[in-house]
Amino acid sequence: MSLVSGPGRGVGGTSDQKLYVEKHVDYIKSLDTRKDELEYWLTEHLRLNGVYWGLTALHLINHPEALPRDGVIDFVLSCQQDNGGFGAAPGHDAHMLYTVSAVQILVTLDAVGELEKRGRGGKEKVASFIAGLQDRETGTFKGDEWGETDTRFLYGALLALSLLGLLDLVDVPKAVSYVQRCANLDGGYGVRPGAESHAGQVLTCVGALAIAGRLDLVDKDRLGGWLSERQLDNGGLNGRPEKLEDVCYSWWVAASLAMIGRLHWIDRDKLAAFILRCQDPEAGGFADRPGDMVDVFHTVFGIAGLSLLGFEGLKEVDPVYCMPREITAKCLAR
Ligand code: 3PZ
Ligand code: ZN
Repeated sequence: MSLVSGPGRGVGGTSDQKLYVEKHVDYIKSLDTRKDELEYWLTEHLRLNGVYWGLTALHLINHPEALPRDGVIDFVLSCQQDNGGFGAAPGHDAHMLYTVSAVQILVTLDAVGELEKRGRGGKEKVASFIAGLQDRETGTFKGDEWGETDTRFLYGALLALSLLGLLDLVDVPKAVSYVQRCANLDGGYGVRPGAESHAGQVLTCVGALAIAGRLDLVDKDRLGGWLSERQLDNGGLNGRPEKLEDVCYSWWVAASLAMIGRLHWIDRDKLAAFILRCQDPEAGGFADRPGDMVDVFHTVFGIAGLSLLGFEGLKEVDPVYCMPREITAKCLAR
């Protein structure tokens, strides 16, 4: 199958700009069959996130069936704890980040109903775990009952609750005012009020505002200017001034630009070419930058970045949810 020829809806056309779809499918499938390798167990704390990253990548490259649906659902449910939240793997403590991944996986597989069918207290039980992590004074969220607050958790909470149709369990206006307090004069956002702007935090803050329906609060020209300055001569994007380019920042920056309608403020062809150079053409997968070791995290964000740029043959990605647009559109219309 060729994904690179002919007129597309966006970039991606020349022969040295190939996307190695079959290699990426094989790479992602192989991640689950390496149980005899040390690396597999060293990443146990990422297992549920890893399933979300791999599954989303497969859906975007039009190979949704490459992981067994029933097996994935069984694994996700085996990570659920009595408090309704999900841990990274069976027996691990529940945490916001894994719970968000669990919801994204179940929505992608159209399997949220399993929470009810299998006597897990339904989606309401999951949502109440998430809602219980909001600080009702400030509007922000913790990752678990002990942890620190972080705008990543605020974004994750709104993301998961909106997919479950239960956003009204939390104080959205309070969350919005907390996000606004993280805004900086350069147009970007930091991890908490007063902290320097960082592209990852920009995505979480702008994503949260998008879900809350409050993108009107963003200074789009100023933020668009700061984000477009993240592109380097090699086409890649960094997360803040003076840092190296990295494929995952392609996603944080480009998705943020897409949400504020300014994706055309960067050189899209150069970015697509940079992302493609981060592939491992033999083993499959993407690395943070050309020549480095691949991992599933940079693989999903590389593919999602290409999708955002309109690369031919990919499913369209939703910049707010990092999931296939057709799935989020259907879910949110319910
Ligand atoms: C990576 N995490 O803290 S992590 C992550 N990073 O769990 C997963 N770009 O050692 C993988 N850097 C690889 N597979 C890296 C997720 C980080 C991000 C580190 C990274 C990425 C450059 C240094 C934080 C959502 C969730 C979590 C994060 C960001 C967004 C690591 C180091 C950290 C982590 C995992 C492995 C390679 C994979
Ligand atoms: Zn990275």
